[in-house]
Amino acid sequence: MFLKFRWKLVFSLAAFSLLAMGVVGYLIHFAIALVIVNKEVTPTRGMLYPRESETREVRSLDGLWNFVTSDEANPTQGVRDKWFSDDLSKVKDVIPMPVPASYNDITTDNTIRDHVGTVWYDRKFFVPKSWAKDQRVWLRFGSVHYEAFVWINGEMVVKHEMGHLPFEAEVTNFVKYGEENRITVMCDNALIQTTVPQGKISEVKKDGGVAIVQTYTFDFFNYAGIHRSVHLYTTPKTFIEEVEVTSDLEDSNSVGHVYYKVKVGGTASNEADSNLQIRVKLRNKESVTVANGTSDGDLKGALEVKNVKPWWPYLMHAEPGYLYQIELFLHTADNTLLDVYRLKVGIRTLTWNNTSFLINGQPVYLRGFGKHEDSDIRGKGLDFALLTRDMNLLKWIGANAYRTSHYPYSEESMQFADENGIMIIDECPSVDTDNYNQALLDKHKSSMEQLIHRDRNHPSVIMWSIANEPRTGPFQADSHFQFVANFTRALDGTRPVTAAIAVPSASDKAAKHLDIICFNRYNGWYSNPGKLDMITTHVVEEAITWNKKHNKPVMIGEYGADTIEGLHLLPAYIWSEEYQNELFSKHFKAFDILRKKEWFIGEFVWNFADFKTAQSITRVGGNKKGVFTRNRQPKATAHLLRKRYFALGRELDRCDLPEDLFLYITDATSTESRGKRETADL
Ligand code: BDP
Repeated sequence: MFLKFRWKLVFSLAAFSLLAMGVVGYLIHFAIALVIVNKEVTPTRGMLYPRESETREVRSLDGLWNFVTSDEANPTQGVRDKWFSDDLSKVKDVIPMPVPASYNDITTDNTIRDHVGTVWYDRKFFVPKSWAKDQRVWLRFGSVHYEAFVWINGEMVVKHEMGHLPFEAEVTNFVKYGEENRITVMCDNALIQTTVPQGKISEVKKDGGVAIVQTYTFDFFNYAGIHRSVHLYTTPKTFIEEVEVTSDLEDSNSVGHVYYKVKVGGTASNEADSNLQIRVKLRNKESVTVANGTSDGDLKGALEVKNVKPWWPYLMHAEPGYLYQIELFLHTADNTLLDVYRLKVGIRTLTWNNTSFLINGQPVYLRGFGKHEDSDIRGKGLDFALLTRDMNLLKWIGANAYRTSHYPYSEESMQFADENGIMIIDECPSVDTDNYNQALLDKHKSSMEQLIHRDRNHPSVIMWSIANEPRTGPFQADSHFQFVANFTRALDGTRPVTAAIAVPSASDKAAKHLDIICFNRYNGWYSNPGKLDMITTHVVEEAITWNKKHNKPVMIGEYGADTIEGLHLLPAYIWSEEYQNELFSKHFKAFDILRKKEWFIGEFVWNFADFKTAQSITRVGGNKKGVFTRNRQPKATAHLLRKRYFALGRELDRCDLPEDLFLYITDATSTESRGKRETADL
C-alpha cells in the first residue's frame, strides 16, 4: 500500500521496540541507528516552469475546489474507502476551498484551522480534444504542504513528500479528451521526526476522548494545503525536459558568456539524441537578438555577448536585475522544429574567498531580511498582490537581499527577485534539525536536490542555505552537515553554502562544513531582554569569534525584537516601537564596527513582517518581530532601517537617495541667518 500512515507507524514501532527490548536495548538500538551513511538521492526530472510557446499550452486549475477533512483518529479511511473513486461530495459534505491557499484560516472553524493529518480536495476540469493528438499532457503542482497524493479519474498519478517544492506527472493516458475529468488530492500535514521540517505527534487526553496533537519546535504556523498553483500543460512527444544555464563575465565585465545544457525527454529521445540539436537565440530587453548558436551533440553550448549588461543587485547599479531571454528551439537534424522553451537569464559571476563575497568582481554587503510566506486568510498560499507589495516594500526600504527563511518560496517570487536585482539566500525546509537519523539525512539531501533543481537558473540566487538553526551541538550533526554541505556543492559549485546557526561557536559542529558563516542572535531580546547596553559589544565579539574559528566570511542572519504596532513607551521598554528602534540602532553600531573588518558581509533583520505562529504563551497574536505589520504597513523602525539601508547603498555603491528619505524639518539658511544676526548684534 503506497500510503504510509507515518506517525502512527513510528509510534507503534517505538512502543513495540521499547516493550520487546527494554529501555537499555532500545537506547542501544537507537544509538546504532545514528550511524548514518551517505546514500544517493534520486534526481528530480523535468519540472520546468510551465510556459506557453509555439509548441506548448498551459491551463490553470486554480480556483475553488471541494474540500473535506478526514477524521483525525482515522486518517487512512479515505484511502481504504477509495474516496478518490468518485466525487468527494458523495462521501461527505464538502465545503469550497480556494486553490492556491492554506486551508487553515479560510473558515471560522478551529477544527479545520488546527486539523492534524489528511484532508481531501477535488474538482472537475475539461481537457480540450485538440490535446489528444501527438503530444503529452502534464499535471504540475507549485507546492502542496506537506505530503500529497493525487488521483485523476480515480487513478493514482503522483505522490510527493515535501512542502514548498513543485512536483509533476505526465497524465497523457489518465485524462479524457474533450470530456469532463476529476482530480482528487489528499494532503497530509503531519510532521514527524523523519520529515523536513521535523515535528512530533502525540495523543493527549481531552474532554470526552483523546486528541491527536501536532507539536514542532519552530514558531511559524504549520500552514497546509495546496499552496501554489496547479497547472495542466502540454509538451510535444519529444520535448525539452531540462535546461541548465550558467554564466560568466570577462574583460572587465564587458563580455559575457551564457552556457546552456538541455536534456530532452520523450520516448525515442535516447536513440534520437544524436540527431537532435538545440538552436539558441539570446535576446536583450528590447527583444534584439544579441547572440545565437547551435548546440553540440550533447545538447550543450555557449553564447558570447559583447557589450554585455551584467545582472547587478538593486542599488549597486543604475540598471539592476538586467535579464536576457534565452530561446531554445529543439530541432531534428532534418530541420523539423519539435519544441520551444524560453527563460530569462541574468549574466553575472559570483566569487568568494576567506574574506569577501563578490558579484561581478565587486564586494557585496548584504542588507535585508529573513521573511516568511505568510498573510492573513491566505496563510502560505501564493498571492500575487502580496508578492508585489513585498517587492515594492523591499525596494522602498533599500534592501538588496533576503533569505527564504525557512523553506523555498514560490517560483514567481524568485522571478520577481531576478527582475528587481534582489539577492536571495535560498533555504531548504530544514528547521531546528535534530535527532539525526538516516531517513532524515536522505530527505534533507532530497530537499536540497529538489531546491537546486528548481532554482539553479535564477541569477538572484546567490547562496544555498542548508538549514535554519539546526541543533549542531551533538556529534551526529558533524557528519550529517558534512554530507548535506558536500552534496549541495556537488550539485552546484557556482554558489557558496551557508546555514543560519544559533548554537554558540564553541559547541557548534556544522559551521566548519560551510563556505559562509551565518549566525542568528537575539541580544537585547532572548538574551538580556530590556538591556540595550548589552547588545553592541556582544554582537561584535560573537562575530569575531566565528571568524577567528573558521576564517570565513561572516554575516548575521537574524536579530530583532517583538514589537506591537502603536505601542509607544518612553524610555524604551520591550515590545514598544521605541525599543525596536533602539535595539536596531545598537546593532547598527556593531555592524559598522564589523564592516571595517572586510570579512563581515551582511546584516539580516528578523523579520520583514509579523507572521502567524502556533498558539503559545510567548506570542501575542503571532510573532511580532516584523519591521512591517502582517498587513504590510511600516512600524516606526521601518523608517529608521530605510535610512540605514539607503545610507549603506550611498556609501558603498553611490546609489541615489530617495527624495523623501529625510523629511523637511527646518531651513538650514534660517540657522545661518540667526548666527549672522548674533554676530551683527555684537
Ligand atoms: C529564531 C528562529 C525564527 C524565530 C525567531 C523568533 O530562527 O524562526 O521566529 O527565532 O523567535 O531563532 O522570533
